[in-house]
Amino acid sequence: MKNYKPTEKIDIRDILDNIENYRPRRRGWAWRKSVPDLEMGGHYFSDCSAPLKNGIGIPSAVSYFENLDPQPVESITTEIASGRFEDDIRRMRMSAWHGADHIMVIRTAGQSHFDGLIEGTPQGIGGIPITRKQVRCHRKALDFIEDEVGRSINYHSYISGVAGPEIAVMFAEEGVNGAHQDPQYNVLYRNINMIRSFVDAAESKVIMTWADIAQIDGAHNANATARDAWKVMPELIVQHSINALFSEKAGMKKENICLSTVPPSTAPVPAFKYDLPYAVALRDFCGEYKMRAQQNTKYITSSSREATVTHVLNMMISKLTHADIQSTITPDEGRNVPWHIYNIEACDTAKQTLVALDGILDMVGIKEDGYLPREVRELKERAVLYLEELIEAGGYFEAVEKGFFVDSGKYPERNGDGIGRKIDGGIGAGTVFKRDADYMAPVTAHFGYNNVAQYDPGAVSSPASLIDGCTFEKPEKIIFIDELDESDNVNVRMKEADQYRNSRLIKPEMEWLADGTVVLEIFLPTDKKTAEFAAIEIAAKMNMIDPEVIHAEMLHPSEGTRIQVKGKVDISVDLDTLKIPDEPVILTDEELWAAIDKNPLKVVAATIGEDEHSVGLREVIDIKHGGIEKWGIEVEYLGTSCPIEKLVDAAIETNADAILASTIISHDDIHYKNMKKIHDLCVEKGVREKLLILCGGTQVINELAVKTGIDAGFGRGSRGKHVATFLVKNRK
Ligand code: Z97
Repeated sequence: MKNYKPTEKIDIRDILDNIENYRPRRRGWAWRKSVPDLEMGGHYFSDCSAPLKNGIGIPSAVSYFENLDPQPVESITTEIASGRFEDDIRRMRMSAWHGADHIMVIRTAGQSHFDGLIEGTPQGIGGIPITRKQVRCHRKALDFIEDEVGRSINYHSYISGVAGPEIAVMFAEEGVNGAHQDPQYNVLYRNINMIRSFVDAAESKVIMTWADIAQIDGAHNANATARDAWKVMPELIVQHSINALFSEKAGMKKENICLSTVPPSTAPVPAFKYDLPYAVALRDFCGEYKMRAQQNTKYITSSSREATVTHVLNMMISKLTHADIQSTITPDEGRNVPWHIYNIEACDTAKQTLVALDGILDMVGIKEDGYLPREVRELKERAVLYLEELIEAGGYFEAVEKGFFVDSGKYPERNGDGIGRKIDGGIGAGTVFKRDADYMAPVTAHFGYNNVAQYDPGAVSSPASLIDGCTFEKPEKIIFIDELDESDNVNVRMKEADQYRNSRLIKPEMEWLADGTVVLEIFLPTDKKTAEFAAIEIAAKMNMIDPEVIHAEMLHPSEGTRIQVKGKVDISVDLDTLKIPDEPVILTDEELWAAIDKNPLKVVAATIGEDEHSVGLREVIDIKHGGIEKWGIEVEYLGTSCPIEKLVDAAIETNADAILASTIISHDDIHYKNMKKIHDLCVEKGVREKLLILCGGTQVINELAVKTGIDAGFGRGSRGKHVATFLVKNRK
């Protein structure tokens, strides 16, 4: 693959090219490299990791801190769910630049139910069909992206489902770095037979162990499913423990066992009273494993503001109790618009919050007396009792059959509404068979009985040696299947938007190249229901195609509603026809300070003629909003409606370097006429050579202003920095 410059877009065709021969260049999960006492930009960070080679800091970093971009020590997940793997690649690149190093690709709805591998590159719903070709393309792209940002990037998807072991093998072959694997997920949420699920899980976990794949469990789903999410806390601890210990027994190293933990509640309830004791209790029991913190998704709505606040508060819990991986599902989860911009926003939110909380535990601590430890102890007791009752009931399978799990009572209370599954029921029931005495599979990383010795006692520890290596040792034995569906594959989709691919044509996009999707933010002075319909009407009148309300928020029952509408526009722009004016060169703060410190500047300023509009001029002068005082320019302000004589005389008396005149009134071109008067008077008084004349106002156009004889005109949008730069560069 070509080495793209940051200014070049990745060409997806380049990734597809020769994909049948791609081999992953590494295996296993990569944690960030912690750098204690990191110094960056004159600041010291306690909990950060090695900086990126290429990256984009949060907006304030870009504006005020020269892109200072410290990287938290926690891995940051971005969840990608667009349905087209080819467009996800560009999103991965953007996310990596914003700090994501864990790319979690959501798979197409219900892939759990597929009883084998999918091939090719079909389009998905709510995610992508996970296939070998798609995984390869993503891993290949990530090889380049990790070089570009200078940090390892972990690629992740799901191993749960009926085809778990098959997917695990494919992931091991293709160098996938992380995966969800939890048989309890299959049983509870996908009604897959429990015996089948646990046997499959054992096989999958052994394969994941060989490939050093980090595992994330599925306990968070209980929180998202339960009626009252904060009541399942004891159960969550039990679910985590079952999968973690099972994984350890299958040989997985503790470092690769990650608990998918989620703060169970959210405001308006006093969330920290639940979430903090829960997080502490979980770490007390399971602290030897890794914690992957995900934000609460049970109580997420379509308000991205609210979701972002939940995310931030949840990260406070992460920081107080530690997390190894911080997921960033917010803020699109609640309204199902998995768009590029939200992945990036969420990564920025995580980075911003985690960095702001850097070193928090050096300043505040978890209390060891009072409410918190009392609650922690109670939660742990409830979890232990839960496990004891589970054992008394005859074990896990019987407990599930009796509806122990996802019951909305806070254990030991029970509501009798748990998810019950039959031991011999569900998808794949009756498909588990005891292996015959002479069973033999010449493969690496295989769970359970395998009578290799019957063929070669020397091959017991490496069964694949019987066939000169299986696909794990000999990737050339992998049979690569390209496309199976002529009408549903990447080539067909790419043709559709071909005119926009690496061309000079550009079209709005949220998830797929040239999808035309835009979002419109509207305030309507009416009630919510009326506003929703009115907004659709407005969007339609603006020629938006298929407008749909994605968020409606009552600001008052009658006075107003905030609405966000999504829709499509069939508008593209040919970049070659765009007239983009040259960016005015603006000196930096440091350059301005240095120049004015070395050579002080003085100006006289006033609004002229009959003009009382002083706000604009004050903004250009006053330090408060970045006026020229900021860099030490001395200003003699003469007030409003200043006669031109007085202004010029003041400049001469104070020995000023420049006159700053502001004029908004433009009737009969009075503003330009006044500019000419200033110029003429300066000539008459013999000071034009030594004085700069700068005039500003909303109606001022530089070219016309200069024609009057003055040095520069500053129109709408001009700020102190523009004026200061001009003064420094053109001083006489
Ligand atoms: C997360 N935000 O972080 P299918 N296996 C497990 C899962 O939790 C899931 C699947 C499989 C969420 C992502 C929820 N999790 C979405 C343990 C889904 C999904 O849709 O059943 O084929 O696989 O996990």
